[in-house]
Order: sequence, then structure tokens, then C-alpha cells
Amino acid sequence: MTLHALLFDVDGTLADTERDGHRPAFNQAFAEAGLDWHWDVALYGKLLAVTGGKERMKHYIDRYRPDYRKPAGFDAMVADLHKAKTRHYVELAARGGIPMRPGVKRLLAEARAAGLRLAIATTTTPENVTVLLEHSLGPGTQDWFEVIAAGDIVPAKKPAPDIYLYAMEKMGISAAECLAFEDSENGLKASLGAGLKTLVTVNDYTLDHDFTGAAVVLSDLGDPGTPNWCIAGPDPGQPFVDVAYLRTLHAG
Ligand code: XBP
Ligand code: MG
Repeated sequence: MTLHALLFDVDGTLADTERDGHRPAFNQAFAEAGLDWHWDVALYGKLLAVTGGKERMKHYIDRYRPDYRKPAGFDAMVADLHKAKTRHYVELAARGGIPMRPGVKRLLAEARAAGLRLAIATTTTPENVTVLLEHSLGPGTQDWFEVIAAGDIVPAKKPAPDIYLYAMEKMGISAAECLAFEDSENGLKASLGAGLKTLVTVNDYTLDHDFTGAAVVLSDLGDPGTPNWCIAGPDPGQPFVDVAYLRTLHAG
């Protein structure tokens, strides 16, 4: 089967959004609401076990704050906190404060030129994706992606495969024609569950995750002059990921 499309995760894959994007946005929302909740870098790493911001807040309370007495209307409170958090994240991203990871823009541009179809399959809120693309990838780059599948559009978030299945259904494409790009164990479970060959690029939060089943695990996509390195799987034997390599990986 020929490679026709690339499906990208966002958080941790296109950009390092978690530590210096989502985390401070959550903390700002908590402080603004007068809550004594605060997520430091280490705690946030543990909380990433649960995907989805609303789901993550509820998990924090259940797992780490047995002292906290949930008020009536706790779900609505979490939804309001999440709206405030999204506002803070969007402000940060709109200042261009969250750069793309190495090689991302180069590979996307090359893939487009090669006629590959592009889509996004992410757990995060849709506004977070569009603002990040517009301000960090470049004006108008949302249009590079045929489908932006995000957030609550499917009820079951990653590690469920649903968001990938949704994106492929919208595109009218089969898993065998696609490659997925992920950075985390939950993300990889989702892509593998959808039957997708998956290239993983790790980051500080996901270095020690279990990536069994990935086609290859790399440090990042690399760029001419800033080579990446191979962490697991067949060594690409080249300093950066390009479309020719993706075709080989997909065929292998
Ligand atoms: C991303 C997430 C998201 C973000 C926060 O996971 O887990 O929850 O941390 O986004 P993935 P929201 O990279 O696997 O898609 O607060 O908008 O939910
Ligand atoms: Mg991710």
C-alpha cells in the first residue's frame, strides 16, 4: 500500500506544549479562581498519565487532593476552570511563545510539496491547535491540514483510538495508507489501536514511556545541521527525517 497521508498528534509532537504551555495555563486558571491547586513540573509529568484537561483536573483531585471537598456542581466548576485555562493557553500561544519542535515545519512543507495529505488527531481543545499553528507554524498553515480532529469531538480520548479513526473516516482513507506521529505512550496506544504505523519522537516528559509497537523511536525529526538520533527501532542512518525516509518506513 502506498503512503498517502500523515496524521499528527500536537502536544509534545508538533511542539513542546505541556511543560511551558498547558501547565502554566492551568496554574493561572487555578490562581485566578482562588484555588490552592498548583502543578509543578514533576507533578504535571505524573498528571499527564490522564489525557484531556478536564479529565486531568478531576484525576488530580481524586488522586492527589483527598482533603478537597468537592462542591455541588463540581463538574461545572471544572468546565469553567478549563475555559479559563484555554484562554490563558491561547494568549500564550498567540504571543508565539510555543515554538514548533525541530524539523516539524520543514517536514510538513516537504510532505505538502510531495502531495501527501495531512491531518491532525489530538486530545487538546481545537482553539489551542489553531492558535498554535497560526502563530508558531505560520499564518494560514491551518489550511495545510485537511482535517483537524481535536478535543471532545469524540467522547473517548487517547489512549482510545477514536480520534484517529474519526480523522481517517473524515478523510475517507484507510490506516494502511497513513503514518502517525506521536510522542507519548497514550498517544501511541491510540494510533496503534487505530491500526496505524507510528513514528515516535520523544520529549522530556515521555523519554521513559513504553513505546513497544512503534515503527521507530527518534529524539526528534532533526534538521540539516541539527541531526536527530535513533532511540529504538531500525536506525534511519540519516541525520533528519524526510519524505523518502517516511516512504521507506511505511513500506517496511
Ligand atoms: C494532549 C493532552 C491534552 C493537553 C491539554 O495529549 O493530554 O490534555 O495536555 O489539553 P495528546 P486540553 O498529545 O496525546 O493529544 O486542556 O485542551 O484538554
Ligand atoms: Mg502528545
